[in-house]
Amino acid sequence: ELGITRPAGHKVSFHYNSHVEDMHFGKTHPMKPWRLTLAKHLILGFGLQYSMDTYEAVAAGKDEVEAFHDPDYVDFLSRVSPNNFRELSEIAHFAASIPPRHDGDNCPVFDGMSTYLFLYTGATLEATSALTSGQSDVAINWSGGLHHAHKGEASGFCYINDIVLSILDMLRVYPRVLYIDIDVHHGDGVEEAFQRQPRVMTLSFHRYGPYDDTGHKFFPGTGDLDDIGLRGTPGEHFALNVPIPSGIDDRQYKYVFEETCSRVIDAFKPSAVVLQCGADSLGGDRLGQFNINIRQHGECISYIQSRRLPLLILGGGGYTARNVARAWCHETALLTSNTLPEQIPLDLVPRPEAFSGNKTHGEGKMYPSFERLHKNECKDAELEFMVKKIE
Ligand code: V1P
Ligand code: CA
Ligand code: ZN
Repeated sequence: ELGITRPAGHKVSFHYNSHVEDMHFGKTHPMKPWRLTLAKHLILGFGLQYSMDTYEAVAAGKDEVEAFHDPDYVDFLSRVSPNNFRELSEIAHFAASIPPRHDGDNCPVFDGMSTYLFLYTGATLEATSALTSGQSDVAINWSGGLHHAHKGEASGFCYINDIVLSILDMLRVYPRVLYIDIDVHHGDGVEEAFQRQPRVMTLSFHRYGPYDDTGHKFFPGTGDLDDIGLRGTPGEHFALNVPIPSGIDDRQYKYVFEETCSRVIDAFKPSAVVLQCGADSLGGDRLGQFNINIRQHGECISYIQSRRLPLLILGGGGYTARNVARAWCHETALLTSNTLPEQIPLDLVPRPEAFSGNKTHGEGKMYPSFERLHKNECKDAELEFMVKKIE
């Protein structure tokens, strides 16, 4: 007996299509759709499906995607494959933003790509209508949350911006929508789409600042504290960014997150919240540089849920697959008010690089902590200064 419950008056729905798992961005590419297979098996293994309405999502339509994206770009995405890519690019100049122009390694054209893109988008749109129709109080799509995609251009592993499409749908029903982004990267695509819009407030927490000796910025290099929405438009002050140095730990993250979110929710009074739960903000992530644990990542979600607003939960980044799966399973349990009968290991596994080259942690030993894994440690004083400025 697993003791999985379904609390009355609090409806959670889960929107997903397993076909997204079959996709492969390429051998060396950090985005691994099979992390969703791991997450799904953990979620089903614990019986969490009995606490939610589960829906097999259908692909989004081209017309739905055109609510934000350029029709030419949507047409390109719907038809492109490794076989016809060169041919299509010649007819369509906009396709130049997919390889070979600049973000080629980040946004490759791979087999089954169209299917993948329209499925994760379809799941987000279904989750959105479960909320707007009043059927669900919380709707989850771990395969969504692709926050970097622009109107006519792919960026940072994101081709269709399912978040922007969802918020546009929500605006038909809700007066104000708050977007919160705990992925380690800046939610630039969503912020840009609504930079003139006072009915949408975007709030991103992310790694920001010098990246390495060659002067490269941490991707995408935007989202400083003075980035507050487009000045001189009604959207000014309806974007907020919390740039964070590497190495931030649980206690520090809890402080900045709760201080900022409580102020923003009290002032903006959103009618609904979209929460992008990118798991690359966890310690030991292959691309991330934060040191937060699964427990704190989950507490961010519980904190927002405790405000009792219609809530859309999306995935995003997350590049150490076992940690991603554990985090999103743990969070599915939190959202459905379940305590997992056997504690899932909330300790992080080290990132692959640290694992292979690691001399200090012998085989079979648990990786104790990720403190001081990164050079520039996050200072309490910097965070306090930031929260004061946000006030
Ligand atoms: O750093 C870059 C660059 C340098 N360029 C010219 C682009 N890209 C990053 C992209 C990170 C995208 C994160 C997406 C998300 O926010 C949402 C799903 O999590 C990047 C990195 C890196 N270390 O930051 N790309 C890659 N690594 C990469 C490595 C191998 C193959 C392909 C891409
Ligand atoms: Ca973020
Ligand atoms: Zn990310």
